[in-house]
Amino acid sequence: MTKPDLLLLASYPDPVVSALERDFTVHRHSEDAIPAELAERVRFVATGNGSGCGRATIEGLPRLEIVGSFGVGYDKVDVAAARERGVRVTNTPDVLNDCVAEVTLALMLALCHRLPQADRYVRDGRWEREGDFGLTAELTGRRAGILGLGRIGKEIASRLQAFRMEVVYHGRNRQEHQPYPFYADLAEMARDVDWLVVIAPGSPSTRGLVSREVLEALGPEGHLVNVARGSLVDEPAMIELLSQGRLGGAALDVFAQEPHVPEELRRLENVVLLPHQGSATHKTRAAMGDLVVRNLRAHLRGEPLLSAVA
Ligand code: A2R
Repeated sequence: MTKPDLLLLASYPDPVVSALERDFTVHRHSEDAIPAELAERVRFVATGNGSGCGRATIEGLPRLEIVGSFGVGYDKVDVAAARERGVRVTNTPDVLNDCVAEVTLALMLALCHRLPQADRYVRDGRWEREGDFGLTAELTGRRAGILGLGRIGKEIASRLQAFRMEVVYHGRNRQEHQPYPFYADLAEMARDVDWLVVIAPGSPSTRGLVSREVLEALGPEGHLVNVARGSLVDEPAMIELLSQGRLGGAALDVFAQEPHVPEELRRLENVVLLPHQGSATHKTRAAMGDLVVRNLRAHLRGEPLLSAVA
């Protein structure tokens, strides 16, 4: 039996591609270079991991049935266009919660204990030449505000509590049965916390949510952590305030125009910068890939999808 065609729009780990190839004939193309004869017949798309599936692509694939996206955030998949056409969309929630939470704590520890700078200090021979590195700060006893107490946010919150931090949160809704105090107003929460941890989805409703006003409220002693999407933060305002010492520090895994990171930001000492590593461990990427494959396979077999967003 011939395997159905699958259009792979993203760069996937090799084992995930091999798993797809068990059920599908995989064709790798970018969104702007899909061969016309393939576009006519393709029913399955796999994307995510930095790539998307825009309206033009969805509308240009007349037989498309499902888009499997690698990652929990699916802001680069035009879900509205998919819904209009009755195309299903899946993502990979939950399997990355622990990893993203761990990377969040790693970023926070790196920023307050100045771990990258201290490491460089030793490597550059400065400890021997110049003596002690100097004093830093710690997380214990500080207050953290989580923007987006969802699946990942809750895992971050429990780890922050293990560090004996006080945790509060902001979202559109107060959640029942949560031990953490709720703030209906984000700027008010930013004023009251030492750390603002951003872990809400990238979407039109969250674009620029961490505005200049919020960053100013966080203030010179405050630290911003963004492990969500660059689009949530007013990046130019953040850079300006960090440069002027009006925002204490930032630990960032995500940026407005990845992989571009503004030169002014890269020059600052009060930031820790990661190249979007939140879910980038062997174990978690394998689990994410497995979930993409299981969703597409379920659709092929007429079984219920495991994690559908449309
Ligand atoms: O707003 P609520 O109460 O539905 O809470 C959700 C919150 N959230 C928002 N908070 C404030 N303003 C908004 N416009 C807004 N939209 C959503 O974000 C919820 O607590 C949280 C999202 O939780 P989950 O849907 O469980 O997402 P998960 O798996 O934790 O991942 C979050 C994001 C991904 O979309 C990726 O962009 C990133 O983490 O890696």
